[in-house]
Amino acid sequence: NDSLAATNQRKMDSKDVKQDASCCSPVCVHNPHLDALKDDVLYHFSLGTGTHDLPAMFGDVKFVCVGGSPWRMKSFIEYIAAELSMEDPKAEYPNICAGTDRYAMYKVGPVLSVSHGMGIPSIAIMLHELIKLLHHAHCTDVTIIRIGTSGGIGLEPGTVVVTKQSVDATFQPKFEQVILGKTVVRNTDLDQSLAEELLQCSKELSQFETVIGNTMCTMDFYEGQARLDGAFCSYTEKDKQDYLSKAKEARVCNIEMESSVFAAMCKLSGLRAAVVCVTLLDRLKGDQLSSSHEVLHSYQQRPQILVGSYIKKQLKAK
Ligand code: R2B
Ligand code: URA
Repeated sequence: NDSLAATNQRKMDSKDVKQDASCCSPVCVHNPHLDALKDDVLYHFSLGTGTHDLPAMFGDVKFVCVGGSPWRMKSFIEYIAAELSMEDPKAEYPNICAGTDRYAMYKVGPVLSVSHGMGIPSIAIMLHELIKLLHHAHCTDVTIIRIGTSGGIGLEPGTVVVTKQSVDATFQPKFEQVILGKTVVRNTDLDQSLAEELLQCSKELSQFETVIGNTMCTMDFYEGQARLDGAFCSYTEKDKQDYLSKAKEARVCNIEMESSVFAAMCKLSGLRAAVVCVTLLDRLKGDQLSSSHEVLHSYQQRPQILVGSYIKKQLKAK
């Protein structure tokens, strides 16, 4: 992990990397085998270097927002288009990945919106291809934000959490993956200044409560998050409460299923990354998502509103 990160830093500092005076941070891949490929097929996007002009399609991307549901990522791009007054808000936005039903992708101006499905394996596959796409397109200075949902710990439902550190189910700030039969440990640091800027932006918006804290990333929604309402459960209500109390002591504010690998992969590729998730319920009080569709829908718009206002502010400052 450290050697990968160090090599990437050297690459970023090196004069071999195409840079101009205003652009300094490329999107790094670290894979010598890629150079040997004649064409790179981004299979799960139904895109590729041999079939698409990726620099022409994506070279201007500066902000990437990712989230679980394809529907939500479409509604995000419509919202952004209206916010930035960039296009007719009633225009139809084509799904750039229409050739596959694995992920959906939308673009307006410098903003790209991509769905990632549920869980670490799903987002990891998407991120491998997204990072290669941004690299092939020669994008520079890209900020990437996951906008999502989560279960809160001792927070009023609807609170937005900006992640300080992503931790695993043992509250450690690391992401473990088995590669060639060996466990590789990667760090889950996110960009602290970006998190602070998002928090500040939310204060200025003053539309909903936003906090900064740790986010626990689990491998499952039910037993993995200490729920009592899955198909299987071998622990008591007290065991659950004890575990969630320990999480709270470790400053965990919310629980979701993608932040650790997201943080790890973005760090390795030199992307400035943040995680912004709304809490749909307070896990100290229950497990079932029983609020009305309208309430849940309005909560889910909060990360979009916050990130939309952040992007608008950044583009205005240019
Ligand atoms: C949040 O919500 C999903 C589970 O309902 C999962 O993708 C996550 O991280
Ligand atoms: N997403 C999760 O992963 N957990 C929750 O409790 C709610 C949304």
